Amino acid sequence: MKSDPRTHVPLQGYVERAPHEQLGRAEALHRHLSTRRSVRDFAPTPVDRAVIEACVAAAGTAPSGANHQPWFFACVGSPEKKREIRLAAEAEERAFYSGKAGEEWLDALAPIGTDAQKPYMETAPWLICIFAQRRGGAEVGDNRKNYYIHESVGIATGLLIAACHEAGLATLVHTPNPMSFLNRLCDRPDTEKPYLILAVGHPAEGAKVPKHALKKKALGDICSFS
Ligand code: IYR
Repeated sequence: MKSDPRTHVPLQGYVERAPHEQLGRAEALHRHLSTRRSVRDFAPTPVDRAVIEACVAAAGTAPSGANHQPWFFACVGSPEKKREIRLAAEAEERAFYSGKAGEEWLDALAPIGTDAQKPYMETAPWLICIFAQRRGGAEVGDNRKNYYIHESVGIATGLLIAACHEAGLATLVHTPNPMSFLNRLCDRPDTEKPYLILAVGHPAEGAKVPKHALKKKALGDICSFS
């Protein structure tokens, strides 16, 4: 690894934690994250644009291939645009639920209880439409090849979900397939591929969530140490 003073600066902002603090902090974050649930019943309660901006800014800190930051977050709050997105998404979902999905997939979804109706896409105050950029670069306006696009956008999306949760906002990942209608509705170029839609807002009073997703795999089943 080359460390050239013309291209490298000392690490800044890193906060070291004493060994006795590390476990407590990691456990506290786990406890906090484990209260996050995918919510499908949203309240119409508005959320300030500044909060969404701060969450997107947090997402934009994600590591990415060659630091090209191959993501774009089209934040839709206009009722008319949310309606257009809902109608286009529901058209795809109707095809999905009436056969395109196949039996095995529909079986897997049965405990969650989803169907083609997506009213939350209008009720939630924000739909963050996330796009993956095939070309770009570290500077705005660059037109270079991007690398590890899905990995990078996935990590950024994870940070976005965590930031929303930290701000007390519920989220739902929504992935109609295909989603190319989003390019048109969000005015994004064909070089960008819609990645997913994140509905963001407050849960409705009395919102219900599937029992199914309460159960997370045990630590011993998701990791090994050697
Ligand atoms: N996109 C559809 C189907 C769906 C697929 C999976 I995998 C889920 O975990 C949930 C739903 C829908 O939103 O209904």
